[in-house]
This record gives sequence, structure tokens and C-alpha cells, in this order.
Amino acid sequence: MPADGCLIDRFASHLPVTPRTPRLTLGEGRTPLVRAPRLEAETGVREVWLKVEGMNPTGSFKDRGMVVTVAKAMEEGSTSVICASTGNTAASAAAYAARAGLSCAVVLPAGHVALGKLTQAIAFGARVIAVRGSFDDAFVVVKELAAAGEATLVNSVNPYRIEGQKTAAFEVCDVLGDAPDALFIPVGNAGNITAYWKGFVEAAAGGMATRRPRMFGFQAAGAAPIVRGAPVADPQTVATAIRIGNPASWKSAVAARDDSGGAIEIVTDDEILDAYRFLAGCEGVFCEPASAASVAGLRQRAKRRALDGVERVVCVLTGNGLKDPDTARSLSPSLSEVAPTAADVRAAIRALP
Ligand code: AN7
Repeated sequence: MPADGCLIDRFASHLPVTPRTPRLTLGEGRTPLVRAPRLEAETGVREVWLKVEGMNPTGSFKDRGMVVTVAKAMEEGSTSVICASTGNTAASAAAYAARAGLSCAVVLPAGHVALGKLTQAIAFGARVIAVRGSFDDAFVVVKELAAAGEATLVNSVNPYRIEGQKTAAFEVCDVLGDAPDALFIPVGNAGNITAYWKGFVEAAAGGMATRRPRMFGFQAAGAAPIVRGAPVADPQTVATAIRIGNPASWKSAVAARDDSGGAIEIVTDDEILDAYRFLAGCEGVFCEPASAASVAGLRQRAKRRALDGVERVVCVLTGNGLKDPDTARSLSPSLSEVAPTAADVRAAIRALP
């Protein structure tokens, strides 16, 4: 696997691209795989690795799929793209559309998109529309508009999204020298678990790995349609990125779970926030709440002693913590303002936990 070059070039032989596909790039991929010693100590798992996808250009894993999707839209002569989004897809689509010179419309659930993501979509010049409804309502609308020929749909029902996102699995195999025993990943619209599984299957078939990992996906308790076996009409969770009640890639997520001998399970908002604080405070890695669902799931399974035979784990941290400053701030005490003297600052430091 070539070490340098843009994602499309590095993985061209594994992607549905041609020499005519534009080599669009913002520097996506090649994200750090960071060892997590405190999580190893707590869970008793020999190796825990964090795939820090928040280091992508717009701060989430979406960039891997979006670069391929927008490049193919350009190649096919499209002039505009559209998506529904809980925020990160919108930020990524807006950035790559700006880069490619395409117009972009993003349809968001009003009041439930983290501030950083909304700010990005605006900064990148997308047409931003908020609907009074959930992500799932917005998704129905954009499918209708795309079917009417108004724009190219760039949600993960677009197969180029999954193709681009599977490259993260290749990178994991490359850095570790093989696939891990298990992959822990948050599940929202279920595109990413689908993409990683496709990547690991191809990696094993193509000699990049000798085995395939068990896939463990995690949904928030208030937005867990796959676990509960039915769509959730009014999904709710602090992890707004995965506030999704009727995932588009439901069937392929279940296939990834079953074919890999894994599981898709529930983590509570409290478990998510606990893992979120642990990652930042004890590992020095600041992800967004939805991303911490992967680590919440690992910790929950460790507590239940449900990690038999699992010695090397990768947790996918899908998005950057800076995406959602409001959640971070809501968990911390209000800033104390004191006089600029050593005595007052010393006292103020000692007064904090
Ligand atoms: C940080 O942006 O669905 O299961 O519209 O932003 O592939 O949906 C985001 C999803 C996990 C879940 N972590 O991935 C959107 C959107 C973060 C995310 C997920 C999302 P999928």
C-alpha cells in the first residue's frame, strides 16, 4: 500500500475509480492509531488501540467516503450534491463540494446538530436547511429531491461512501500488521460498520490480513432501532451524531454483526459521557460523544467479562471533540474569575476538584 498520495490514489486498486476520476483531496485518511494504556489497565485487554478519525480534514471519518463520492459525482458530470445529516456528513459534503466547485445543500434536524458541525457547513458555503423533525425525516426528504434529479445524494446509501470509508480498515491492518481480534464502533445510520466490515473482508481476501475481526457496534439507548428490532420514531440521545431511528444500512450492519460473530448492543448516555470524559482526561484524546460509544461498549463488555479471546482491540473514534463544544462545556463547572494575583489564583486552583 503506497504510503503517500491522496486517499483515492493510495487505494485506487481497491476503489471504483478510473484514471479519469478527479484526484480530489483535502488530505483525508492516514489517521493515527493511538495505543490506550489506561483502557488496557482498566479492561484487562492486552492491546487497545484508538483509530482517531477526528484527525481527518473536517474532523470526522465522513471525509474518507465523501472524497470518493464527490470525485465520482464530478466525473459523472453532476453540479450539485445534497444530504441529510446529524452534522458530520453535512460538514464533509460542504467542504468537498466547495473544493470541487459543486453546489451543496444540507438538510438537518433543527436544534439537534452540534455547533461545530453547523458552523462548518455554513463556513464551507453550503445551503443549510433545518427541518422540524428528526434526521430520519430529513433523509426521506433528500431522497425524494435526489430521485427528482435535483442533486446527487451523498448520504451513505450512495455506494461510493462505503467504498471510501472501508479504507480505514485497510489502514488498521497495515499499521497492526493484521486485523485486530475485535473492532468497537458506534452505530447511527450504520454505514460505517458496513464499510469497516467490507474493508476487513477484502483485506483478508487480498492478503492484507490473515483473519477478520469480530464487529461490535453500539447504539445509544434512546436511539437503538437495530438492538430493539424496530425503528424508533423519536430517537433521543446526548450523542446527537447517532440520533437516528431508522438506519439506512440496517441490513448490512446486521450482516456484519452475524458474519463476524460480533454483536450490536446498547450503551446509555451516562456510559457514553463517562467514556467521553475518560478518553479526554485519562488518554488525552478528545472525541465527540457519539465516538465514545465505542469505548463505552468496550468498558461495558469488560465489566460483564464478555471479552473472551479478545486480546487486541481497535475502538473507532469517529469524530473530533471540538465538534461539540456545548456538550463539553455543559459537563464542566462554570469558569471561576478571580483577581490576577498569585494568592487568588492559587486559592482558585485549590478550590477546584
Ligand atoms: C461522529 O453525519 O449520520 O453508523 O449524518 O457523525 O455510519 O451513521 C453521522 C454519523 C458515528 C455513526 N460517529 O456512523 C451524519 C451521520 C459520528 C458520526 C456516526 C456518525 P454511521
